[in-house]
Parts: sequence; structure tokens; C-alpha cells
Amino acid sequence: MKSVLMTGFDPFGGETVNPASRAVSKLAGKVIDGHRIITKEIPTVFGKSAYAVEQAIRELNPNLVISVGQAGGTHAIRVERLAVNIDDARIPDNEGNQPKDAATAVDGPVAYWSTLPVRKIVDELTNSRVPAFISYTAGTYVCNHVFYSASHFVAVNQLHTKVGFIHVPFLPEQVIDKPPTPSMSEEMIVQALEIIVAVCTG
Ligand code: PCA
Repeated sequence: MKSVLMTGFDPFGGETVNPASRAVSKLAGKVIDGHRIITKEIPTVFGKSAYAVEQAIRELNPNLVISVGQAGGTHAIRVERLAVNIDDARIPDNEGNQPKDAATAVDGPVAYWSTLPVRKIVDELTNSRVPAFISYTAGTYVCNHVFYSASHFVAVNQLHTKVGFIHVPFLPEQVIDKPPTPSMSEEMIVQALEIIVAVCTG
């Protein structure tokens, strides 16, 4: 059966939840357009996170890899279009690593495009009344690191797997002490992820 690997990060930066892993876990085992969704929580740690995704790609040989991360402060689903070859951390990761000015892959190209249909995804989310936009930077922290590493792994191994990255807002429970930070309900984030899989597999 065709499959979609969906990953979500564990909580980081002092938060007790991560909306990404919370929403991703709700999709475990679902079948959309003949594709089974296989979910995996990955650590917010440079190196280990990328390794976990690469291992999962090796094991599952999925048709699609969609990694999901929290982008605190954003008001909408951010469909990332570009992964860049840089690790430059503003805060330490969950194991205290804080790379600065480092290449994600020393032998890799400057950047990779998402191989998901990003415009179609945003159009479909907008039609479904889910706030969404195309983003041209996934930052330079662990999310971009995973997006770039998975793209590089697929390129180097000449796989047909499509790779993309989605950033999601805080959950309402995370912004109670952070006015006026925007948030999005878990239900809407889950709905958005289902729409994204349907657009990519349909
Ligand atoms: N967001 C971080 C890393 C983990 C996550 O969920 C980021 O945007 O890099």
C-alpha cells in the first residue's frame, strides 16, 4: 500500500506541548486516497531529528514525507517552499546544541524546493476557510534542518519520494499567557493536515 510519512516534533523552548506532534498523532493509521498515514514523533534536536526521518524513509519507502513543526507567533498554516543549507540556532535545542553558521550538509546545494504542490495546497486550504500562505523560509532552526536533510537524503539516493514541510501556529492553550499571540485550534490544524495529504495524493 502507498504511504505517507508524517512527522511532528516534541515540545521545545519551554512549551509543554507541540501542536505539530499533537495534530500529527491524530492522523496515525488514517487512509486518504489509498495512502496510509504513518506518523512519527521526532526530537527537537539537530542531527537526531534528521537521522530519525532518514531511518523512517529507509524503512517505509513512503511516497510522501510531510514534516510538521510549530511556528509560534504565526496566525496561519505556513506551507514552506524552500529548505536552506544552514543550521543557525537562536536558542539551544532539546539537548543543548546550538549550532551557528553551520552547513546542514557540507556537500549539499544551497537549497531545495519543496516537491509538494505548495500553491495548490494553499488554494485548497483557503477554499476550506483555513488561513494559510506560502512561506519562503522555514527558519534556520531544527525544522529547516529536518526539511533540508530529508530533501538531501531523497536527492542523494535518487528516490521518488516527495518532501515538504508545514509550520503550524500555537494551540489556544499555549497563548493564554502570551497576549496578543495568535493561535489555531487543534481541530483546524488536523483538518489542514488532512487537506494537505488529500491534495498531495489526489
Ligand atoms: N519548530 C521548530 C523546531 C521544532 C518545531 O516544532 C522550528 O521551527 O525550527
